[in-house]
Amino acid sequence: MAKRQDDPRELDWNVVVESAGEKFRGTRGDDHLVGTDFADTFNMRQGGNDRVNAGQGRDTIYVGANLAADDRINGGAAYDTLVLKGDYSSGVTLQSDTISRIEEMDLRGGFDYSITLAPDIRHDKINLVVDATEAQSLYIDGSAMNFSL
Ligand SMILES: [Ca+2]
Ligand SMILES: [Ca+2]
Repeated sequence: MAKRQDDPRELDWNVVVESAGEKFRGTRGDDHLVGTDFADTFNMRQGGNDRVNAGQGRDTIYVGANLAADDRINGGAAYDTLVLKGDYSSGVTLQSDTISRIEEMDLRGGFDYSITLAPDIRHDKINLVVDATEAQSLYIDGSAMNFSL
């Protein structure tokens, strides 16, 4: 039994489990989920007006076709990714707090995405990386924003 502790595979396995964080899953109602210090995944595809505080770690938040202006998705520290997958042709408006501390937004699947940036959105959103390589179309309306560079 003592030999198992010297087995490097055993140690690696422990490290992976510790850094992987947890898997959270929302409901069709309004959820408020708080992540761990590690890399969590949040499945928020079910809808509702959800609040997510992902905490530290490289978190991934899946919102499917249900990201709405009233959601409050806070990625917390580190590089966090928000994944959209669904028909957004009727448009979603990102208000100042809809997403915060999110570094990358992936637009998955062959869907149409229409995203409006509200006038009060904070300037740190300008650094958002948007991966739309899978999307059928992407339209971003930032005309309401007030830039002061
Ligand atoms: Ca929900
Ligand atoms: Ca986390």
